[in-house]
Amino acid sequence: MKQRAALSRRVGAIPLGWRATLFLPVTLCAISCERLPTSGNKVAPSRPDFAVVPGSGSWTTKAPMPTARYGLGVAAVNGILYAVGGVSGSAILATVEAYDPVTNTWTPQAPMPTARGYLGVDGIIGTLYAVGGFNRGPSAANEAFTPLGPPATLTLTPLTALNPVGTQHCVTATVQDASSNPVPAVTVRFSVGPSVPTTFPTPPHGSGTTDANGQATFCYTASLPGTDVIHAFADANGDGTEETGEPSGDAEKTWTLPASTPLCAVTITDGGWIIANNTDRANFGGNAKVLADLTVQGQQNYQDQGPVQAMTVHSTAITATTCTQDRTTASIFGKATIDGAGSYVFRIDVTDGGAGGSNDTYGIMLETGYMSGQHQLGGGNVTIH
Ligand SMILES: [Ca+2]
Ligand SMILES: [Ca+2]
Repeated sequence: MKQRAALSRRVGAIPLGWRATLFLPVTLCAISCERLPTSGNKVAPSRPDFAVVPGSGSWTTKAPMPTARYGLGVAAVNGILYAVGGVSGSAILATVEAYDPVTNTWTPQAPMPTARGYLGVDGIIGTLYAVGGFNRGPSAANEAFTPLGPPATLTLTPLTALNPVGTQHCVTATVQDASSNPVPAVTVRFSVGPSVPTTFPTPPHGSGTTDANGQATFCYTASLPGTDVIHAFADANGDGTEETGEPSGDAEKTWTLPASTPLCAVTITDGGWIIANNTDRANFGGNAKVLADLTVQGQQNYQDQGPVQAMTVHSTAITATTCTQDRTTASIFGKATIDGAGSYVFRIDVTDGGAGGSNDTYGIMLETGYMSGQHQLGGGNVTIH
């Protein structure tokens, strides 16, 4: 009798707040709620810890289960605790919720095919089984649930691609767990490069969240011909950095020259100049002409006067020239020496804003990463025919 009285006092002292937290109050309730003494017991104020027997451990309050219920089954699979079925008021539930003790978070899972309370739940080698229970009578249902594992593989498609500069390229990452199930709601982080030579990828990086098919897509454009390596990883823990165990993949993207515009002709007077992004004054001049057979003739010169980044660029070949139909914008692609040496891919963009040069703009980029920026002419004139 003394023992029973002591137990009653202990059970009666369980804070009411436990009802909405984890397993202990629910389990007690499922088994013996009706038999608990209901009179003469004062509910103690909530407190974070509840010692069952002094000196034998302690209880800690964790994130409460999203769906309050009794008569549920609970079992652990792969380090995750699953709360399955149960009863809430007059409703018999098929609800399944997963608790990750590492992150102290709950996530909803696919509901059981058969709603049940007072069921048996256990796990065998990565699979959760829900057996029997009650739903307007005894249930013989035996249903298995395969939990989704963490991201194990990431596949990029297409693995290689060839596109002309100026078009958009997209890669799709597919994230799966070790059992080849698609993993949704994972952030995939994409990055281009570092590309040597640079193609000026825009944007150079990005991210996407995988959908129900475990897929996320990233698209970008490039300004110069060249080959990029696109790297992607599944940021499983969402911390923004790639860690061991987070699956990743690489794809290759080759940007080719655009098709030249037949009979397009660009003249840039030799007295042209701009103030470049680096604040240096830069002089330039040249011409480019596309013949009927799409071969391109011409030459281009550019001189950054310093002091930030003085250099002289002389074209050795013009490889492509495109013009808009209204002949207001043109792009000239080619190869050039820098300070008399090497062979570097370049691109010059010009706009022709009228008969004079006051509304014209000029910009050059080199595979070295140099970019003058697109600037209004301080002198000279651009003419596009
Ligand atoms: Ca990470
Ligand atoms: Ca002009």
